[in-house]
Amino acid sequence: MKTFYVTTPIYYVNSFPHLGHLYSTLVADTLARYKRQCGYDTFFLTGTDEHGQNIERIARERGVTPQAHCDEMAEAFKGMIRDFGLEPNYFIRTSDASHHRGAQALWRRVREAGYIYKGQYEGWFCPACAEFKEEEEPGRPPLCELHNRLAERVAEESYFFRLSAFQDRLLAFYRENPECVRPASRYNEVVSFVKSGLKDLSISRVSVRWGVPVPEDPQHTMYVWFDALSNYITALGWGNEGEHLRAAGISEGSIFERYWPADVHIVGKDILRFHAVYWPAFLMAAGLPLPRTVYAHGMWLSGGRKMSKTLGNVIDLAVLRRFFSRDVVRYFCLREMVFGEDADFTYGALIERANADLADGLGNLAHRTLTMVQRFCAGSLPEISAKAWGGYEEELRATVEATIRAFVAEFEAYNFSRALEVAWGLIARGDKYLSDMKPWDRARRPEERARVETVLAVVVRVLRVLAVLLAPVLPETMRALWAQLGLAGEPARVNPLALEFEAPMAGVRIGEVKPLFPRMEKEGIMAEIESHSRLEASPSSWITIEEFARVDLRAGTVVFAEKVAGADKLLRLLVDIGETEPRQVVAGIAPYYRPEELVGRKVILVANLQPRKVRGIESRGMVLAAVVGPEERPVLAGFVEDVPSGARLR
Ligand code: ME8
Repeated sequence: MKTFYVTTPIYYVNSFPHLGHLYSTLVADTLARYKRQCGYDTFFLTGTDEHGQNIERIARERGVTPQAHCDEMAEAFKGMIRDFGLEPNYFIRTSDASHHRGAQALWRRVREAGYIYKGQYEGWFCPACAEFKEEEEPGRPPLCELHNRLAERVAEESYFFRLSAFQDRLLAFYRENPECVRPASRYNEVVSFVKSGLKDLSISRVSVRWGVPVPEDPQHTMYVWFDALSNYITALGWGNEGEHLRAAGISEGSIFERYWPADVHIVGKDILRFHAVYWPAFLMAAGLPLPRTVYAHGMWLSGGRKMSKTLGNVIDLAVLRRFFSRDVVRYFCLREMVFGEDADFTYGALIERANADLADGLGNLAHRTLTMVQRFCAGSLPEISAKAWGGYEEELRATVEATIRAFVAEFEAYNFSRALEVAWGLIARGDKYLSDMKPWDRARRPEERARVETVLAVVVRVLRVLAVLLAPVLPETMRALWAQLGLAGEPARVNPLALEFEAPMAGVRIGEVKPLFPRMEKEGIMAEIESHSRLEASPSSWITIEEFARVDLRAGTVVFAEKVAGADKLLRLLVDIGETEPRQVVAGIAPYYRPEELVGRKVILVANLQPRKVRGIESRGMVLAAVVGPEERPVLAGFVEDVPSGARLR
């Protein structure tokens, strides 16, 4: 039996799951369902990436052990999988003992092959990304754009991976395997990155404890990406006894030979380099086969910007689950985003698609057809009659068969949104056929009986084909449609590669006919989402009292204010917060406040914000303001009663 192995990235336990995380898993789940349907022995892996300095720090800040923090977060990701009905074969956690053993086995293999050596690393490191950053100006800490923080200087003994030795081998591999990185634009990006030269990679840290100890030198902890990437093989039992697989009821200890190399690693484009350069190099060094494809998808944007907790624009999964069905979310994600490109997420677009494509499109075609089967054929699927079969029917049958071929081809090429467009082309044809043939009119004339039955029988076959093709995308509703059609078994068990227009259906009694997708009232739901998001901050946005207490808020008095030369929006303020010197702060409030009206005014200052330079002026804090109206006018926060400068806010 042919096998198929698909993975998602394993999720960092530094944030609760959001739509971006759901998306990688949802795509992998859809692919896995499709391949299972096509008869492949399929393995779909997901899990959590739990190690590193960043996690150590978050746990410390929360006042819990790293393990306790990871246990809680792993549950949150498992919760996402349950809530959205995703069906991975295994969920790996990098804190599992079996994973540790596997990652260490990989390290030993690479070391024994001569590709790991000890040296001294000095560089700029962003703990939030767990990544070393390039120095831009000599001696100055580079700013991590992603986390808006300065990188930290790190100098320590470190093991290095001889990445530089793999440049030619990687380039040869890319040349011989043009599908190893997809889409093609990403392939080109990876090739030119490798062509520009590869430096050896620091792959251990002595200052980090929470991670996989380096074998034979446990003072060192593995660099989190060496550890994390190896999950794709340790999950299959490579380098360990596979006891985790037995415990999960996957009876064989190791299934590595069965599934490796992976058919596809689904990843976001932000982590492509790790998967398309470092990972193949580690595998080459260990003498292991390389994954067939790394597919990099785009980012979900919200309000035109990448979702991030800092911007407060993440799409909350609790809100999605509360207001939308799983299948609607799946459909939208796969239809709206051209796989590989970025897309903007809005609830409005989700509701519009759900109404237009699902309720009015597929749902309506199924409902009106089956209602007519009930009314005109006494609830039994009718037969095609040779005498009513004409050119139109012949054409429709050809369309169905072409749709099956095109849909499968697009799916195989990971063009999910195109595949869905193709399927919706067939829905439109089915609709038009009904409108042209008007079986509801003909049903009044007994001599037209054969024609009415044939028309309905043709559309019922269209629905059957759609149920099979769409089963990986809409598993629950297509199962429901199958039952309404009165068919035995499940659409997920019909192989789309062997699917035909013809099917013995006549005489089958249909099931209870119900709308598959309720229409949604856009304005009402949008308003509900809005008030829900405002009133019920979800657990993913909660912070603990300890986390809040880390923000040092002080009452302050503005003692000086002036415009910043050459910057329309900025004021330079000196704010007295009871320290020996007033604090210098740069605030973007110039269009709304004149400097002279600010002097003497009480403000609230975030006193322990990391200092940063704005237009060359060091800003040591931030004054708080409400953001009002569509133009986001700042209104400074202050006090009604008098408070001394320096008073703490709690
Ligand atoms: O990167 N839109 O984990 P992670 C689409 N632990 N995808 C998004 C997204 C968005 N707005 N935000 C995040 C890691 N993602 C590592 C992986 S694998 C050995 C280790 C995607 O939790 C992101 O691109 O930060 C990535 O594919 C996945 O979510 C996990 O991100």
